[in-house]
Amino acid sequence: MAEEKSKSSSDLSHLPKHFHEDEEHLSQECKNLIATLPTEMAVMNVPIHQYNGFWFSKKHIQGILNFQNHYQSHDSDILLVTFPKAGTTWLKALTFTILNRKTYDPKPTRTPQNPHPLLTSSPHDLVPFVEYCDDLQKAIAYAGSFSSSSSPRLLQCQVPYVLLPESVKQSGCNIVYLCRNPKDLFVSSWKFMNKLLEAEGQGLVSIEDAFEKFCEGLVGYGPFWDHMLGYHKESLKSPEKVMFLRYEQLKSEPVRVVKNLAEFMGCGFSQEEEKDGNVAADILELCSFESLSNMEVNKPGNSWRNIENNAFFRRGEVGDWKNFFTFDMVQRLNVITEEKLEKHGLKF
Ligand code: PAP
Repeated sequence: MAEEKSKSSSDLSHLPKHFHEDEEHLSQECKNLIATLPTEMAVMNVPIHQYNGFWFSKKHIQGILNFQNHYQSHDSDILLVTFPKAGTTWLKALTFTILNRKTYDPKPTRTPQNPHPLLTSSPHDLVPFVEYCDDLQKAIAYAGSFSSSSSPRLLQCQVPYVLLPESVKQSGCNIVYLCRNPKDLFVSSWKFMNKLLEAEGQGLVSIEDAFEKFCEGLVGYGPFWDHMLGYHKESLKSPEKVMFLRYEQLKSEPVRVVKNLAEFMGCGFSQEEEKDGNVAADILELCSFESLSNMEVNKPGNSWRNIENNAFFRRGEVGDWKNFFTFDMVQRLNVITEEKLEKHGLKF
């Protein structure tokens, strides 16, 4: 009986490729840990495991353990953290462009002899996603390769604050956290999941099923409210270490956010750049949804890992949820966000 149970929770042969978990690549430490964790079913009956209050696939847990065990943070490192679909791609493009603006002109037409890396690489290739690296050390070295002094290294993860490596918390490494209105976050993740399924010729997940799991917190890195709150609290406690941003803020006051980001990353705009006034505008233009999504490298046929680059660009708007939510869905998510977030000062 016990054998039958364990077979059914690990046998994912009914699932499409993106949900498959290759257990052969899990370390013994990871397998031992997973064996002690509560397990539930996410959409499509994919097993997820609760580690320190958050839900993860096996692959996520392995990635987090690798990060915890093998990453030694430098004081000058900058770690971008997001909840999935909060605007990671955009934040990576912006921070990379801000940080490297002396080497790569944010207006690429001015320096065709020195093409901007965003013209030839997805933002996901330029800023390593640490818990999804095949070779973490190589990825970290790559992150340092854009500056002659190998610093600062710009890295990204989706790890909840409690699970970050100790060295991130103890060192001077700064964190930029980006969150997004949960309704748009949900629509974006549901559409993304279905895009991957469609590409594989699989049946799609209904909005009702996906919404149920999202509200229960049974999604990778969920529940979203605890993920956001963890960083929100830290940003209030240590604003010099954790910068807390929202996707909506980036949309409504982009110039101010870009200047603050530069300042926070230790490369604030000089007086000349301020006087010029076009630097922030050039950065925003290069990293805009229209510009990035129209670049050849982000068109079909180019991919990051096994995901087509264009899957990271859908509409890029605030309030798209209104096109998908029923009255009941609005009510239900409002109650959750009031109860879990607004009570703690985080309003959307
Ligand atoms: P990830 O977690 O898989 O990395 P992420 O980049 O966080 O995805 O989120 C993708 C969302 O950001 C998409 O939102 P949508 O589904 O509501 O459209 C995507 O369109 C949006 N996005 C990507 N690039 C930009 C950009 N340059 N400006 C604004 N939004 C963007």
